[in-house]
Order: sequence, then C-alpha cells, then structure tokens
Amino acid sequence: MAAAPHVVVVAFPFASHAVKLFRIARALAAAAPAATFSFLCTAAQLQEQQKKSTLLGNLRFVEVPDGLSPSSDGAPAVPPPHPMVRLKLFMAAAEAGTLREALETARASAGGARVTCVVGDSFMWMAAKAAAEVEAPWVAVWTGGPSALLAHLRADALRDDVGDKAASRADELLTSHPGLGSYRVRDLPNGIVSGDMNSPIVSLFRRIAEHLPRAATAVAFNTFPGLLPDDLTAALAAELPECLPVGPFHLLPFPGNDDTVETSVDPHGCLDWLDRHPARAVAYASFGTVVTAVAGNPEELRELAAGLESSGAPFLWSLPKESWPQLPPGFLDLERGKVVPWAPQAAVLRHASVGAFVTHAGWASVLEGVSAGVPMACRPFFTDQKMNAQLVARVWCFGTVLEEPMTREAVAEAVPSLLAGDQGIRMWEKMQQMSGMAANAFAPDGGSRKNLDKLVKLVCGEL
Ligand code: U2F
Repeated sequence: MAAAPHVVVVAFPFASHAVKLFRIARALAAAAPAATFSFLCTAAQLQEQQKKSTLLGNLRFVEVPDGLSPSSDGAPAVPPPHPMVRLKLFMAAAEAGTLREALETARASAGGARVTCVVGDSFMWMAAKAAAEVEAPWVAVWTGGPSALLAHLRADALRDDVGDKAASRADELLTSHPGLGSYRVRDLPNGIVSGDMNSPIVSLFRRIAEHLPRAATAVAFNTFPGLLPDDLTAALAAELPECLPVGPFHLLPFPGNDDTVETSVDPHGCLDWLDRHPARAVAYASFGTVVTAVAGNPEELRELAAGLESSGAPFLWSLPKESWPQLPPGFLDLERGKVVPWAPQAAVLRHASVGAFVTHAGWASVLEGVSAGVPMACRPFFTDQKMNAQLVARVWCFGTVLEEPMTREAVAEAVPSLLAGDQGIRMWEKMQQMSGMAANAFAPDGGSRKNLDKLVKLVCGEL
C-alpha cells in the first residue's frame, strides 16, 4: 500500500502572507484528511495562527528560524525594528539552509514520511531547491495582484522597450505587451523600469520570476475564474506552468463551519457602530498591514484625515495606533468617525452600511472590496498596488485612483461620489455581478472549488 501523502506548506512570515498561506493549508488539509500537512513558518507567526484558529488533526506546525542571532549570553534576539531588515535576515538564513533543515525536521517528526509535495508562498523561492532535493514537486502560491507577477515575468522585455525613458513615457500604456495593455509605464512595480534596481525587495521579485516558470509544477492564484481580463489570464498561462485560480482562498471559513467567525472577531466594536448607520452611508479606510510601517507619510495621513472630515460622510478608519499621534488635533473625538487599530475588514466591507472603501489596493483588500461589492478609492504605494489600482479603476470601473500625493480635496471629492454620486451608483451596480461570482466561486460547482479539488489531487500525488 502506498504511504499517505505528506505535504509541506512553506509560508512567508511578513505582512499578511502567513495568514493567507495558513488558510490555503487548512483548506487543503480539510479536503485531504488522509494526508499529513506540515505548515512551516517562524515561531512568532505560528503562535499568531494558533491564537486565531483551531488546528485540524492532520495539519501540524514546524518552526523555521527567524534568522536573528541570539545574543552571546544566549538571550533571545531582539528583532530589528525595520521590517525590511528582518526580511533580509530571514531570507538570507532560509537560503543558507534553515528552510532545508525545517523540511528535514518536518519529515523526521512525521515519522520519516517522505515529503510528497512542497507548496510554498512564491516569495519563498528557495523552496524550489529544497523540494528538488527531496524529489518532490513544488507548487507555488501567488498571493498578490496577478498583473504585477506578469510584469515581473516580462521584466526584460519591458526594460528593452522602455529603456531609460521611464519618466518621459510614464503615462504611456504598455499596449505592445500582451496582458499589460491596460497599465501605464508609471504603474509598473518599482525596480522593473525605474527605481532602485538593487533593493532587497526588487532582488526578491527577480528570484521569483526566475524560479516560477522553470521550477514550479503549478501556480495557485488568489483569484477566481472570470475575475481577470482574458488577455491577462492568457499571458500568465503562456509564461507559467499550470495556473490555478483558487480564490478568494483567504476568505474561506474554517472547514465545516459556514459562518466566517474568524474574519468577524471585533474587539473594537466596529460592526455594532456600523449597525447604527443607514445603508451605504459609511466610508471605510485601511492601508493594510505594511504600508504605514514601511511607506507611512504623516503629511498624507493628515490629508486623508482632513479629507474624510470634510467629505461629510461617517467614516471608520483602521489605522495602527503608532500613527494616531500624527492625526490632526481633535480628530479622534469627531462624532462622525471611528478610528480603530484593527477592524474585521472582510466583515466590515460586507456590512450594509459601508458604501466606499479607501484602500492601498493590496490584493486581498481589493478582493474583499470586490466580493462585498463596495466601490474603492485607491491610493497605491508600492509593489503590485499601482497595477491593482488600475485594474480596479480603469479595467473593472469599480472605483477611482487617488493620485500621489493624496490630497484632502481629492479624498473629499472621491468619498461622497462613491457613496451617493451617480458614478458611485453605477459602479456599485456593476460590482454586484462580480461579487455574485466571488460568492459562488466555492459553491459545489464553482470555478475555484473545482480548481481547489484539482490542487488537492496535485499535492497528494494523484495527478
Ligand atoms: C501586502 O499586503 P497587505 O497585507 O498590506 O494588504 P492586503 O493584501 O490587502 O491584506 C491585508 C489583509 O489584512 C486584513 C485585510 C486583508 O485580508 O482584510 N486587515 C484586517 O482584517 N483588518 C485591518 O484592520 C487591516 C487589514 C502588500 F503590501 C500588497 O501589495 C500585496 O498585494 C499583498 C499580497 O499578499 O501583501
């Protein structure tokens, strides 16, 4: 009798990546109860996931060191404050061998069960080599905006085309690049045709683009069939091995439990506060999990505050507490608004009183806006966000872009127009069809459900 499959899932422990990989690991483990799943991540992130969720019997945690050296007296290392420094240390250690060692620990602690597949966040490109060493296929997961991945895969062609004219051609559409024709030169992620070509994050994307086409057996995307424009889907299919849209996988509820309890945990009373407002009256603002830490700009923060205040609309703003002192005096006491350090965003966006979403256009946030049918005002900052914002505003017509730097006037104009203006109503109507498609993606015959079933077979070695 063949041994039961042992699938290793490798997470990337920064921003909201780990929770996304954990949700997909959990969906796979629930669908394949006879297989063992080892979820590899740093201790801090494993603790976070354990706090938030019940574990399934066949899904176990294995630690990958965070790459920080303990001090000479053996005391635990103090993490450097900047996330980019932590990222660099973690990635260097993973590349040098900590990931391979964790894989070996996973194998040994699963009674020596051979690893039959490695599923990994694409950011953990070194998992490709670790998988090859144990003769297992590597299935990559791309959690971000798919158009940005295409841009990274086509980076050489884009550079040949744009050359050193990125500034003078900033507003040109990339019409000669299949799948990228709706984006302008200025929307490309940093480090492709402009910006610092040697920053750690740019080198990381280069590695991803090198490894995915050559080493992955399949790439799972956080999208659902029908969401992306056909030319983008076709261009990705031409660059990559099998592409499987299995999203929005980060919104999948705990297996066997239909209510999305996890995404509704609400320590700051956001949902009760929303209950006190009429339908489509409230603007919700959030810039995800990394923008404020990495690119936060106090000037723009104050502009957003002033814009929300003068928009006249009630607003709910999820903003890390460290940034609260930068808000204008008296802002936190405004009756019309509520500022919280964390909101149950997916549930907030599904609340009937929310009618506009001011977002950084991180991919999960975009998917949550689309799933809830809430028009978006996007202020993108880095990586995939500018392309995601173009997809929202130009391709789907589900929102607008707040140009950089965001001004109070732009916010004060965009918010009421999304909430109650003709343009907002048209967008809202247009979004209802797509949000219906998102809701059906995991129905028994839904497109993402079928792809997830296929992914389960693939990782269990049945295909
Ligand atoms: C990076 O994105 P972020 O983690 O900043 O942003 P999202 O992909 O939008 O994910 C944020 C998640 O955190 C949740 C929110 C999303 O699921 O619902 N959240 C919440 O529940 N409550 C809050 O108060 C605030 C957030 C990167 F910056 C992006 O460019 C990439 O697209 C993304 C890819 O994974 O990673």
